[in-house]
Amino acid sequence: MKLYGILGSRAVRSIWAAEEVGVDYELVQTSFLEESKTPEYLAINPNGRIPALVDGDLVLFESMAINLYLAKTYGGKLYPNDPHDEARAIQWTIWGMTELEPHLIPMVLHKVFLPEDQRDPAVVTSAEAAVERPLGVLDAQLSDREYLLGGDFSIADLNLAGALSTANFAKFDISKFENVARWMSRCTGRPSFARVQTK
Ligand SMILES: N[C@@H](CCC(=O)N[C@@H](CS)C(=O)NCC(=O)O)C(=O)O
Repeated sequence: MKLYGILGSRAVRSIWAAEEVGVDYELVQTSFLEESKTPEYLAINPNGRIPALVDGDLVLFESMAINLYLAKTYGGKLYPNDPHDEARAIQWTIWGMTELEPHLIPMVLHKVFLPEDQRDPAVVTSAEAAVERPLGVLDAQLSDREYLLGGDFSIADLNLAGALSTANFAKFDISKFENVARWMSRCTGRPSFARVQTK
C-alpha cells in the first residue's frame, strides 16, 4: 500500500489513520507543489492534490474517503459495526469537511501559509467568527461523552480531530470550548498521532 503526501498538509489525517490501524504502508513523500502535478502523480490523483492512496487495484483520493476505507478494511473496532454508529461516523466526517474545514483553511492560509504581503486580516477575522458556531455544536455533542460516538475512540474522532488540527496550525485557541479542547487532547494524545509527527 502506498500513501502519497507530506506532513503540514491534509495528508496528515490519512497518515494518522494508517498509523492508527497499524497497516503496512509506504509513505511516498509528495508535496502539494510540483510533486503533486507530475504526470505520474496526476494519473493517481487527477486533482493534483494530496493525499492519495493506492492499495492493490484501488486508487483513491480525498483524505476522508481514504480514512473511512482504511478504518473499515483494516481498523477493526475503529470502524463502527452498528449501522447507526456508522451513519453517525459518516455524519461527523462530512460535517468536519463542510462545516469546519471551509473556515479553518482560509484561517491557516491567511495566518501562516501565504506570504505576508498576500495575507488579509479580514479573512482571518471572518473565519474566526464563523468557526464559533460549529465549535459550539461540537462542544455540546461532547458534553456527556468522551468520544463522538460514546466511550470509545472511533474513525469519527480521528477524522474530525484530523480536520480540527488545522486550528492548531492556525494558532486558533479552542480552549473556551472546554469539551472540544479536552476531547482534542485525548485524540491527539494517542501514540499513533505521535508517530505521525516523525514521518
Ligand atoms: N478535499 C481534499 C483536499 C486536498 C487538498 O486540497 N490538499 C492540498 C494540500 S493540504 C493540496 O494538495 N493542494 C495542492 C493544490 O491544490 O494544488 C482532501 O481532503 O483530500
